[in-house]
Amino acid sequence: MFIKKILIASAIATTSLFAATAYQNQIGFLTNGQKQMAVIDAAGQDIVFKDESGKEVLTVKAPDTAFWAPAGEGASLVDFSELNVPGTYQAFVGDEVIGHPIVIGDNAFEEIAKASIKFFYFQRCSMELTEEFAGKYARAMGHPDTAVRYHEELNKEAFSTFYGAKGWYDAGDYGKYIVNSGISTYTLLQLYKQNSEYFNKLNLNIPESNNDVPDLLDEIRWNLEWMLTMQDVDGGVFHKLTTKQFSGEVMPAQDVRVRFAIGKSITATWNFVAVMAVAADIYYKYDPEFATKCAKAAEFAYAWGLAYPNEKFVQPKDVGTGTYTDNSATDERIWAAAELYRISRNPGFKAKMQEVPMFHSRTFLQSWSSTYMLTAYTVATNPDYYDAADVDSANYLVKTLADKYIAQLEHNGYGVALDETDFYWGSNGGAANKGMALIHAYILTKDEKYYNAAVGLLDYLLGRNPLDKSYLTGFGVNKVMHPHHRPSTADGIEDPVPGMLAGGPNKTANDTRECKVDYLDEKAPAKSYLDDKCSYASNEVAINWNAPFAYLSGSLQAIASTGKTYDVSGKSAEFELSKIAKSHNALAPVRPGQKLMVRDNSVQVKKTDIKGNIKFFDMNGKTAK
Ligand code: 9MR
Repeated sequence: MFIKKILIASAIATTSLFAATAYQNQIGFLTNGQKQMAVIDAAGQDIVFKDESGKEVLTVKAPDTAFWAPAGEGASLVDFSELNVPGTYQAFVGDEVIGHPIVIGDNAFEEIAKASIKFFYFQRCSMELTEEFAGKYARAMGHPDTAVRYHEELNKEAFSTFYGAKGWYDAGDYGKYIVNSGISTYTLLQLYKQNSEYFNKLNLNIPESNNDVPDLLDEIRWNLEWMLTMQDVDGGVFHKLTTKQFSGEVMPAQDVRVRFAIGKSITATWNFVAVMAVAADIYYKYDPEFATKCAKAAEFAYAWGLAYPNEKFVQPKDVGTGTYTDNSATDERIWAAAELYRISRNPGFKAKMQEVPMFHSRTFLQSWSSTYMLTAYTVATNPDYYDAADVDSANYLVKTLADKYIAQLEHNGYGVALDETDFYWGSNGGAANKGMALIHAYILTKDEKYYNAAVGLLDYLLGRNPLDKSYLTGFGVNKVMHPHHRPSTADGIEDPVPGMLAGGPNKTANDTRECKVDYLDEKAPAKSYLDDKCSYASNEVAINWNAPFAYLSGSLQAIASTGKTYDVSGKSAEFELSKIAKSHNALAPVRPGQKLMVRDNSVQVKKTDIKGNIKFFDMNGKTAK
């Protein structure tokens, strides 16, 4: 109605000299939050904001243009935060409409937070999606994964199988990869933990919505249960569960080829340890038995990690699915140790964490391959659990990283903390992860500049970008319509599954051969994007991009709704775990003829000598009874 009125008004208006263009968040702004738009060709002009009745409610003079390298152009960053009454508004330059309708409300981010979490339900493997919860996206069950084979290189008995059901599909493909699953699960667990008051009440309309557990935790458990199935009998964790090659563009139920556990890796194993430890803490309140299972699985995997510290993932020659190859496992190792220490208070784990001087210059934004910051977040937000020096260092790391992003906002006409180095495969996930770092800085300092910078990144993802694109499917005036996502391609429904964050602009444009369109914009990395299903390098969706988006939108909304940030003096659940000595090699190497196992409720190594005598050793190498 309002839009129609405006269109009529602009149609009869005399043509203005300047056709200013405005880029803005197309979904909504929090009533009392920061509100900005990037306006091109408008420096010095009055930007007039009108309400639905056409009444002028605010005028802001557009500041000077400031260049933003990723866009290859400048813009005036117009701040209209003063507009703080819920409603729908429109910006004008003279008589000309600029930008899209501006929606202001107390719950502006709630629907996108919910949709981006609901995405995980749509990605559920081994489950039929019914109309009750999936609406028009209902689909048959795919990939039961009840009899998964082992890839030949794992040297298991031929044709033997294991139960590897549940979990979330990784992305546009139907694979399940531990490393990527781990960071996504962790990110959602943090979202819950840091905003539990808000999420305890949030209904996601999923099959478990009527039980006594918060829906977000129900959703996460679907994946944790799969991750647990990926632990081998010796404690190590398989790297991935996929077919040997990617499937065609079919629905899950049509992809019936054999699925395999492929590789057993140190990165998957450390990652599993950390995530299971975090899960043990959070689920203890709702299901102590499940929580204990997670803690014990973490401990067993940790022992494997000590025994096989160099088992990198190597993609077998006959496999073509995603690799998630990572050459350094040091970051995952200290993350695992830090999380196990928190849930056990066992000083051996703390000593392991301190073996690596992480707290110096390791300010690398978290990603599937880099988890240093995750250790910093844990240590900084659990100050009662760690040594004061480590807590100080973790605080320093979080603040240093966040301040780097704040500095990127200077003389930046788009007001977005991204620079030209940020446009890699999954750049939108990176932007959301930057938001996660900034929210941690806000939790630790309460300085609003960090909160506002995180809002700026959310605004970017929802339309304040040089393509005027909302990268979240199902939301926005100009939204992504053709993501690289097999179900959305194969289901015959025009609209893609909603709530999915597209990977985003990618200046390395690795898929131009398949796409036959050169979408690389040398001068404007933020424009190197193609809304076509062929573009897996710029338009795929993935759980590790949606998770930080859910974290970003969900945390910003929860903080606004409750008026509270996470209380860092909170306590963790505690579990009785093996005592591990400081020595890094207590268990290594586990030689042929020796076996890692759980015995008498603790992790032990079974050694058989040449005479056939059997002895058991504990995790410190001492003889066990
Ligand atoms: O997110 C991954 C990105 O960092 C890598 O550059 C890229 C190429 O190796 O792979 C991305 O992950 C894909 C995974 O390998 C398979 N499932 C889809 C993932 C998203 O594109």
